[in-house]
Amino acid sequence: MLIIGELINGMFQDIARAIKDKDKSVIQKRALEQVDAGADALDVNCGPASAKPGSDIRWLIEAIREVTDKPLCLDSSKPQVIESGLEVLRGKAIINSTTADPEKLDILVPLAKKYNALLIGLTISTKGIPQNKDQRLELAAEILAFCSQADFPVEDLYIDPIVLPVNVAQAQMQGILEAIREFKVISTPSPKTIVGLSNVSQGTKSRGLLNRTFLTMALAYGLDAAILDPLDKDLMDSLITAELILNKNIYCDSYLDAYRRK
Ligand code: THG
Repeated sequence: MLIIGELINGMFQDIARAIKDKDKSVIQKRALEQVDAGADALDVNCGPASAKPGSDIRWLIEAIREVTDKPLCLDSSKPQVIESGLEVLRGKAIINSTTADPEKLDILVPLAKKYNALLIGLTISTKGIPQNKDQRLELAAEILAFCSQADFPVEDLYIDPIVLPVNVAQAQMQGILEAIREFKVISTPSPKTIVGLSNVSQGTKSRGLLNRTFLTMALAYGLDAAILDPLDKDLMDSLITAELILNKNIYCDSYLDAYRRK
């Protein structure tokens, strides 16, 4: 499972303030905490308040690069912001994200090829967020068709079904889980799958419990990657345990400690 730390996001007030004040230490501390907790990559999102996302993302990338070489997941709905980040990023990039909209695919798929980046494809289009599994599969097929025509390696594509808060879209949860499994069978080779985990619990009271239960279930449906809070120890324990049950790690009584030391 590819673990992408979600905490460098201008959605969080301390990060928004650090971006505004250009206070590198806050960003670097949050980067290292997430890596120490088991993040394989870090999401980088300037947040909704950034007036200059193209230069803010460069500042974030450069600050993070002083403390870790982990892959960075450039998170913006604006292709120009992602491109701005790619230009200064040393090391592996994950483009977060394209949609099924041809205007976005036309820009972001060639960029992913040029920079040898992994690409996240959201099952969303100009028509909006899908309401059921079939719409998710249809949009995934459109993204897959575009990528294979453009000779982008499908194994480097991560399809995201778009996780919605359980308190607003409870009836869709089962379809979202099934979509994770079915994205894999609509193409050979298969794409990979990813979710933004914390979406599931936004606005709810039992956030941690919802996050770790959804993650455990999604892993059973074959999930390959998640953007999540690696500082949530109970969540990471659930992740490690689910992977153990799925035979991805070898059992010993101290498997939690053993996995963390890796
Ligand atoms: N898919 C992809 N990328 C994504 C998402 C996705 N990037 C952004 C987001 N969704 C994943 N990251 C977060 C980060 C934080 C929260 C949710 C998802 C979160 N934030 C608190 C809240 O909204 O309640 C903010 C708390 C605060 O203000 O301090 O839950 O789905 N590809």
